[in-house]
Amino acid sequence: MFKKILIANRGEIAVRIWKAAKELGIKVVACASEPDRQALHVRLADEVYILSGEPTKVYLDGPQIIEAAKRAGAEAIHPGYGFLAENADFARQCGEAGIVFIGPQPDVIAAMGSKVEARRLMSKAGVPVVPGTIDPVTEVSAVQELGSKFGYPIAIKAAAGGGGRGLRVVRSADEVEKALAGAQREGLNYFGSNEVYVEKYLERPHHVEVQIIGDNQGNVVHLFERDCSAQRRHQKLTEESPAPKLSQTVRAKLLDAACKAASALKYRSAGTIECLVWGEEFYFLEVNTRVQVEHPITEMVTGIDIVKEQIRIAAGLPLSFKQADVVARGVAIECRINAEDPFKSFMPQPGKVTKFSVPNIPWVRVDSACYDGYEILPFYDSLIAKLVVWGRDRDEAIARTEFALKNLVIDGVQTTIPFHVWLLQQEAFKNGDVDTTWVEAHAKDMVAEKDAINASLGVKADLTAKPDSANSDAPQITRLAERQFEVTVNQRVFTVGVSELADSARIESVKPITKTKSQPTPARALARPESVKPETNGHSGNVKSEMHGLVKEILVKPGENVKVGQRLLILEAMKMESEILAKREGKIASINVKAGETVEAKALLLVISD
Ligand code: MV4
Repeated sequence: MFKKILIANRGEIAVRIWKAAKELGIKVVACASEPDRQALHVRLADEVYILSGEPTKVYLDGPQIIEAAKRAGAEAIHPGYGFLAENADFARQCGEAGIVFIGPQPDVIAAMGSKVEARRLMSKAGVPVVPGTIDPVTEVSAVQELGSKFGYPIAIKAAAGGGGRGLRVVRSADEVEKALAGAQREGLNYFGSNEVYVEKYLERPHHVEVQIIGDNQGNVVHLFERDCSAQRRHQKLTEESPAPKLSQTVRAKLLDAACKAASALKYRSAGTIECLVWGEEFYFLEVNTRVQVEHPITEMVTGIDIVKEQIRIAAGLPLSFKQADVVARGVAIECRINAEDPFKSFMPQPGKVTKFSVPNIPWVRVDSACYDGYEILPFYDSLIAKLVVWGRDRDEAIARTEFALKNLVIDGVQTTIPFHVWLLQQEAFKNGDVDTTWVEAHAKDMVAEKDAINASLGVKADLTAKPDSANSDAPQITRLAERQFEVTVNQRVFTVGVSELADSARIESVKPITKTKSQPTPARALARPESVKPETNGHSGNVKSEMHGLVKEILVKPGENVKVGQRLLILEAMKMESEILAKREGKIASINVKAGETVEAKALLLVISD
């Protein structure tokens, strides 16, 4: 076994890998960006390297990370997920530097990075793939022929794509030209390749993925499946294992196909076979050659530590169990708790977490790198914590997850907790009917229920709170003398004792209420007809960025007239794209940024004038 490994990641997954390594008695080297100095993975590590460079780039700097591993004498690197995890060149460079990459073989990573190559290998291995092309397409007429052959809708996908980028849905022959060009352009922009292919488009599939693990001795096993259909804009929100409503016959075929796929690849380490399930049919979609965010639900139902197995396998050891030993027991649900406001189209919310307290409840696991006072940085994704809950059956798991959500305390930033509480209460979720399109179609129902959802969350019990007396800087609360009152409720008389809890700060902050005279509205403004009055909504026309981010695309030109609600530009912050919409109408007076530029919070992006 290794004596020392380096973790080339941050956040909750770096902490998760640290836990597995420590249990195996391995020393851990952390690396971090400058602003991550205060991060939990840094504080836990035996040794730390602060990487030089921009915070958004250092975790992608393979050579610098390999250099740190060499200096530290680390024998292996765990890449976690994201960043360098599916970078075949990095995996290869680790090998060349004499460092073990904890993951699959570089050629397997490279092959699965090409979606056409993956489709070719999978269909050869006897795994059902979505009907469509195996070879890339370039001509409009060729795509139209495929449209007639498979029937519309069809999907045009970037061969190097993934996660929804470079995906275009085409519903008729006349839409092909534009969609083909769009998919090619996105493929080139994001992945450096304009190669695209065509599939029949499935309208409302479930996203079901199979966890597989292989070792160097040629053993390949599955650890059952996860349903990850609850997603918004390709960001998964809630996952569960096993997949609800999957018939035993389809499940058996799916798991068998996943093992065939992994065997054909001589797969080593942990991986995921992603499929779309549509009624009784399932189709291979992609292979993810990394440990996934949602791996804990599989760990909860199988009892197998996936990260520990990854490390053992990388060290040359065989799998610590056989397929026949793997039993899936009960149901596990994961809620991704993101620093996002679910009532404001899941807008990322960087900032300070003033209080973070996890529910100490049986059958609940929280994977997180957060702590009281932790600053959520704008450079990285918005995942604060993963709440993972197990129950003997789905009803128990759902009820327990709701209870745990209500007792997870995260103060200082908005989170996706209310979303999860709402989702768990929906009939569609209870029935296992949430498909990949469901959340987007129903998010506005949630917004309408905002007050009721927040009320149902209630006042949280902080299960790890110290008594006030143990907290020296907490305000000192004095209990004033109790007074007795008689209260009559529906003719029944109660005697209640009321005592006022007062702290000096709170009493001083109470100010007398002074009524301000309301300004009379000028009759002139009201009388002005709608057609001539520009809809300024009282907005100055200065369009500012709400947060630190990257300008992805500018959708308007100087001098152009815009209407209220029109899309102005696309910003990417915390790995999420958000559209900036016009809050008023007018003419674009100036555009102060360029596509590809990084902007600070409150930066002036463009100006709309009358
Ligand atoms: C599809 C599909 C329907 N039919 N392909 C989106 C991301 C990429 N991994 C594949 N994706 C899809 N491919 C065909 N032929 C629907 C999706 C899809 C999706 C897939 C998994 C999870 C969430 C999704 C959300 C929207 C669309």
